[in-house]
Amino acid sequence: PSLEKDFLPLYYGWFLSKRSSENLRKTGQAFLDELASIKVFRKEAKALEDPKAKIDLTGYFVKRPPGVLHCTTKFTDYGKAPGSDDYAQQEAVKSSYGKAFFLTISALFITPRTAGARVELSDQQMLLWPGDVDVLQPAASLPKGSRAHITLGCASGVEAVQTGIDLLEFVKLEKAGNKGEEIGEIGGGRLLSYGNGLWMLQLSKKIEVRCVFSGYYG
Ligand code: ACK
Repeated sequence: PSLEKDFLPLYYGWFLSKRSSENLRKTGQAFLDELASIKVFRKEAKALEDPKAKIDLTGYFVKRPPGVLHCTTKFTDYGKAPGSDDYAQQEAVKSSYGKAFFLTISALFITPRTAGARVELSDQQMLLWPGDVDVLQPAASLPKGSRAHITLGCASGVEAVQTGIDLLEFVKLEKAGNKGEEIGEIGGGRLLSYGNGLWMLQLSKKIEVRCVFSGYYG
């Protein structure tokens, strides 16, 4: 038996291939550019921000993930986060480590804080999803996998952890029967407005991205 204790990563997740990552960044970029040109969006954004400001969403979501994009499963914080050891010891986690996957992206979204892609997990991928992360404080438990996302960008001063919380906010609204106001068809899908600066593009054609399940040590 080894005397060394396992050293856990900062987080576990699916890491996109370089090519899928570049393509998804481009798709996200095109969405931001198109959104910035839409009348209803401009009207609302200006109401929330400076009325004279030119809308530059790329400049707004300045904090972009370095390197390849990823979908976090469990944030283990080098073993300090609650539930880290349990997660790391799961059979599915151990046997999937280093394995290839295709993740499905069903929507893109933005809020005043973050921009992200919504990930739809398969049953097999759901085995790698922790049981304790689909919770929106205070005390709203949402269906397993609700939080699955890929952060594309954050506004200045906003941490990446916010993207998953923002996605849970959309899911909570959906669960409460709010299907969003349909603004219309734009490039790639149906644009929905949920109010308070929450916008979602439901992709007419879902995007498949190639990934490897692994840990990030920083
Ligand atoms: O964009 P993300 O999913 O949000 O990926 C990054 C990654 O870990 C490295 O920071 C996510 N993250 C950070 N803190 C937490 C947390 N407390 N709970 C869940 N995910 C987190 C962040």
